[in-house]
Amino acid sequence: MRLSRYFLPVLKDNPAEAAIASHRLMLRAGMIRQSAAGIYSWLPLGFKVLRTLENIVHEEQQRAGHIPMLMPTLQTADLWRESGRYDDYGEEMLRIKDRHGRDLLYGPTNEELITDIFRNSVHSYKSLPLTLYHIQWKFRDERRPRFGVMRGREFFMKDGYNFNVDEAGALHAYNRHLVSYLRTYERMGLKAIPMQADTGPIGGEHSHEFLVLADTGESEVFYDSAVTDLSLGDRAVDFDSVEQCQGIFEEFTTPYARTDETHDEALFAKVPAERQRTARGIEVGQIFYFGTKYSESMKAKVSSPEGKEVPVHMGSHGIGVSRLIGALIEANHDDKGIIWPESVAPFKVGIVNLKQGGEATDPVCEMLYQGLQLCGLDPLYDDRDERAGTKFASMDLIGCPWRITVGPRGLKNGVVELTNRRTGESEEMSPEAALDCCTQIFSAV
Ligand code: 5CA
Repeated sequence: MRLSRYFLPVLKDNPAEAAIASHRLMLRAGMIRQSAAGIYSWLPLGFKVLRTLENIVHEEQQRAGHIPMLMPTLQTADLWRESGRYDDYGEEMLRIKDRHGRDLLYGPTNEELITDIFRNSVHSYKSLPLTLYHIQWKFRDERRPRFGVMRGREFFMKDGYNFNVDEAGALHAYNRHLVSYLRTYERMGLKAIPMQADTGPIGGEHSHEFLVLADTGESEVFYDSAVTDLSLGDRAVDFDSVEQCQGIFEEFTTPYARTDETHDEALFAKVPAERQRTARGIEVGQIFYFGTKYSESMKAKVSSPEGKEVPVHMGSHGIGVSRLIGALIEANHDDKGIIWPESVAPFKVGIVNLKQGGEATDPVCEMLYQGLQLCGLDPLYDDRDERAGTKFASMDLIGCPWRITVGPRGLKNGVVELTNRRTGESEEMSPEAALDCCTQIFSAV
């Protein structure tokens, strides 16, 4: 992308309404604009990151054997009356009447709708197990929307639903989701710790939240520091293996890690004192197993292998895709701007031309721009007629992981400068070597 042709309305000053870094930086870097409290337009740069995260979530869900689909944002109230949640959900639910006076709602989650789809089509255990998911906008009329996309009213969420004939199958689905979520967050360059959690309005007995540690997080968390050393890494996972998924579940959930809602002082006291930690965290996902809660009330039954009619065992699993952008920025920024992890960067490499229109600089920038594009690296070429300081400040603000600076002085010696956004380290090399370097770095991501 040539910056002169892009739409990147950066702000020079800090917006007064933004209390935390991610909100401030998303506004300043021209990623989002508020439309109403807790409701945002996604400008091109923000939308690009949102799509990247959505793709990673899709890939990891399908790797685990889960099936994508799409349900609407609007649902009929009748289904929610059937499950008994129409009244329970309270003021967080946005209720709408259509022209015929029928009650609709903007979905805050989809347990009822998916259960309805399921019960109308599946009648035998032979069609199970099944896990369906979608990534769709949700609306929760939060009393205090704040921190930008972190606590929005309209937000983008992946929600998945598993159907199993018995509890054992549903518990495997629970473990499999935990493993696939660990993979998803690691791929985004984030450490998200599974913590035993309360089930809230979704219900059920088992639940884990995934928390990214950050001072600005809304949840208070208590954990054994040993849990932060764990990583899935590039180990091969067989998502159909009950033993392997159970093993990984135990590995990641045995060290003490709980949110304040489930915190148990007596158990925490058993963690060696030097490893006890209290901190704050951002909840970027949650998984639930709720057995037959919805299938009983909504009569979603299948015939079992023994020929009996049994309610299916279900769980649901959510990832806050739009909130993840806030969490990523909270975990990756400095006072100059965002520092994207390479896997989620909207533009992988920035090219800064220090003399736009220069006889020496322009052809080299063009060569780099074309070359990086051919390698699929989505470069952002700052071809504006601006001062060097302005160009550097924009690149630092939007956080391309690598920057190639092309100036007349360097080119006299045949070199450009390759700079790492995170470390600030720069190296001089020929333009061809810079192109090679970038290609190699990203072939490993
Ligand atoms: N039906 C279940 C699983 S799909 C469910 O709704 N779970 S949830 O309530 O925990 O939401 C899933 C994830 O959505 C949360 O972990 C959080 O990351 C994100 N989320 C929830 N509320 C908001 C909000 N107001 N703004 C941004 N993200 C949110």
